[in-house]
Amino acid sequence: MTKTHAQRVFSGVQPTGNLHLGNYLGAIRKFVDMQHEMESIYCIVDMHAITVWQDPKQLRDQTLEIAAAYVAAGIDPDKAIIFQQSAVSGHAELAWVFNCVARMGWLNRMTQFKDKAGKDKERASVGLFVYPNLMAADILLYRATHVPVGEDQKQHLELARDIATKFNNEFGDEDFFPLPEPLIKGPGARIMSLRDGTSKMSKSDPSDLSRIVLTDDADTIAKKIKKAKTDPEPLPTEMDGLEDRPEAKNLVGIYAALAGMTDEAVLAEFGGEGFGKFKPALADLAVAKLAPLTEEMRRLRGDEAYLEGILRTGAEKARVIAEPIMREVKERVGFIV
Ligand code: AQP
Repeated sequence: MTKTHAQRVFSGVQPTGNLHLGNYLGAIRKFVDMQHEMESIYCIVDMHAITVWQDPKQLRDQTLEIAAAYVAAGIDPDKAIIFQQSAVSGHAELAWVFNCVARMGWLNRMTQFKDKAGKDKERASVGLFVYPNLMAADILLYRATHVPVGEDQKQHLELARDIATKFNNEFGDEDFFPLPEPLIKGPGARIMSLRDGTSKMSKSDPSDLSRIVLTDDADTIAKKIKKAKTDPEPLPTEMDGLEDRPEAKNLVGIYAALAGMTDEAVLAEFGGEGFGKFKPALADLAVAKLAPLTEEMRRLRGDEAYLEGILRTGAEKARVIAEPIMREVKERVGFIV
């Protein structure tokens, strides 16, 4: 018999610094919308962060920075659960079980590991390799059914579904875990670097000019947009005209995502104009949208006790959901509980 799982959202952001426009438009802004639609759990995934070296003091600061960003963006801590991954031990426990469910071949296909490990795979941490198993555990520990993420996480979500299916088949209940649905579509799902329209905007890009950071002031935002790589052609009037123009396409997409318009509507307004006119309009829009968020993040960052209180309460609520599910996992696997 097919069991229907209650609808529940889970997603997370790594506290690895430089929270950028891609994280905001591709993830955090969707979190804000989803909290009104179903029970929502938003995690600060500090255990993922340490798959690459993190300075311990900075990790702590950046964890509070993400908590501030969540609340400043509009996530209501009384409505959604906001907490830190390492505070709920079920994440590590379920990840271990999934390390034993997932196959090496599945993980060998993960493109993010290849990108992040670079040429010298032998020196990458084991944690970086099994990162997708921990991500599957994050989601399934709460039997989450919906996962709002940017497009770069699509492959990891598919793996989480494969792990859930294999666990369900092997441990006797085809509906024990739901198969979580990625929520990827929509404006902002893939924001590209301002210096290279073919690679995604990323926290770890060595160039500061490649990304707009949520703590950038108005002048810095304007400077980064002014220096954004473009081509000499004016903007086209139709979408076809953006093909093979990745930088122009990216800036149009950013404008559309910030303004709540379609790309087509942006071209209807700016088609035929050069970047000399479009870039200042984009900079004004980005400043207008981000300044209140930046200001509120700064205010909240000044109140660490408040942010720590939100994380503590969130972790308690998260444990209430996770513990019975983890207990059942252990029983099914054959651990004496
Ligand atoms: N460029 C992007 N466009 C749209 N969405 C994005 N996300 C990340 N970059 C973009 C989404 O943001 C959420 C949180 O990401 P993360 O902090 O967990 O790590 P990440 O995906 O590895 O992000 P970064 O910023 O690019 O970090 P590095 O440089 O370390 O790889 C996720 O939902 C992600 O999809």
